[in-house]
Amino acid sequence: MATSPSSRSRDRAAAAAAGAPPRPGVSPIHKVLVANRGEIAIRVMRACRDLGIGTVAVYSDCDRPAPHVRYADEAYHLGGSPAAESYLRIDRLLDVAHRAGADAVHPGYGFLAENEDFAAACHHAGLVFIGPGPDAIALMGSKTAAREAARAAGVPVVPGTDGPLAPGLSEAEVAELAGRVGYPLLVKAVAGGGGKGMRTVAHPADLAAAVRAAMSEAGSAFGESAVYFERKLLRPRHIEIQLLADAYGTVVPFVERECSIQRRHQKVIEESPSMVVTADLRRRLAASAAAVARAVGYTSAGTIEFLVDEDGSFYFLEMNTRLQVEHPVTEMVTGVDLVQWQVRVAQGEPLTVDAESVLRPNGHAIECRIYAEDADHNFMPSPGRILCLHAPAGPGIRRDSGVEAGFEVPIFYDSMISKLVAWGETRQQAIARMRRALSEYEVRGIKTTIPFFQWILGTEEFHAGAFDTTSLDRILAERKGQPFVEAPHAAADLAVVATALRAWFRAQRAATATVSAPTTASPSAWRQAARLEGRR
Ligand code: MV4
Repeated sequence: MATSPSSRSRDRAAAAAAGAPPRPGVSPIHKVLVANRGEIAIRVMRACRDLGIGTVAVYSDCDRPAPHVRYADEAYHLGGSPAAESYLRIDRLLDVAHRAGADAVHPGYGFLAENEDFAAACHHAGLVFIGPGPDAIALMGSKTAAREAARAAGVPVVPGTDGPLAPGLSEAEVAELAGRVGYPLLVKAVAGGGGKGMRTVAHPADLAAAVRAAMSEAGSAFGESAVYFERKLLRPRHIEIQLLADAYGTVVPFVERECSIQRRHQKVIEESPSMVVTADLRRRLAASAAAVARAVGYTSAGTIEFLVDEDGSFYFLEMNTRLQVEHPVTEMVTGVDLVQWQVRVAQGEPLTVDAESVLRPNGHAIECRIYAEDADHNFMPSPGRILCLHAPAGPGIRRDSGVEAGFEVPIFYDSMISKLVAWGETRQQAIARMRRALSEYEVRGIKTTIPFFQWILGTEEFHAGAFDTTSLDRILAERKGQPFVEAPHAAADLAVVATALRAWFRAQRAATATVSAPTTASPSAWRQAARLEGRR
């Protein structure tokens, strides 16, 4: 295995023999196991390939034909389709890393990305975990410990309890704490994040029931029922700061991402920069984010989430100790490859991105998360085989996708099929390009949220940038289930005709080769071919 210290020194010796000067603290990574699937697995492998590093994919039963498997240099089976039998199996992942001779592991996002046991297990197995240390993951996994770290670093946190509610408090004592925090308040799970185990309490009379409900939900979701209180901000924006940190204490914060357009705590659209962030607020958000990261000795890519109030005051919310889904919008406005830097700092390179330039956005970027869901039926998952896929392209368009025509979107995982990102010199141009790209995008065989995005991008609220974290749920409710209509596709009809023609000529050729073929196309044969193709 190319992972032991002795093999690393062998690598350095080999590099020196080849004439490359040894760089202090740098242990080159040669092969990365990507412990994930879909678009993010491919995204990570692309960064590796750009760096000349080998890639190892892993897959579950249903992912045997998945694009990330074919993209990799080599691929290994993990187990059954449920994540608990495959992508969450630390033992099998380490076994694959050993068999493949990988010297590093990238967890992507989701699955084991924020599991400190996995990061520690990689270290113990002599593998470089391309992410933060297990201590930082564990600390930020506790929302109350994270609040305390932010507060100690001089970063504002939303007024609330100092730590978790102590077990065994009387109802009167809990009510007394809540009264000091103030109403309306949120009961939040210490182990939470992403809205699970969270309850709003508007009146003291509802407190006890909300605490019980939140504790029970947190207990079953996270195996830890502890909760704490925060004053509830009424119409906050969700604004986050991406950062990179190396092993030598350099922390570089980036221009913000605006992520207020969410549905049931799932981000739907992200953009950079935010319409409401001034240059001055940007500097203060960035300095606060960097202060939190430094305070916990953070390394790798990470994100500090803030809530920003109407008056421009901001509060630390939580830290994501992983590469995030929406990292491409930051890449588009800064030109920095965040994943490549994750790999480079993991092999001990010092961070050399220009801190001033990554705080100044070049143009504007918007991302739509495209899901295999039926927006007309309450965003129900729409798994199934993709029969036809035409990807948008052209100026300013980036598509990070994990699927292709012929692939069956599994029911077992998150149903995001791609991220469509548009860049423009201005927000207006980015919006126009996104709408153009959405109109070019054709996916047959499953329902997708493309028509839903066509609608949102046409709303006045979106154009004005006049939205907060509560806006989407409200404007969706106002539509009262009117269907999201798909733009008509001249190209789709053309594709059907072209496919039918090709099939017909193929049949003709086959017929000519055996028996005597008819020399003219009868209209009924054309129709027959079109029907046959359309049914597949
Ligand atoms: C809040 C809040 C208002 N006040 N905390 C939701 C998920 C979790 N990450 C934190 N969340 C919130 N915390 C206080 N003190 C409002 C939300 C919230 C929210 C935050 C970000 C994006 C979308 C949201 C949707 C509803 C509520």
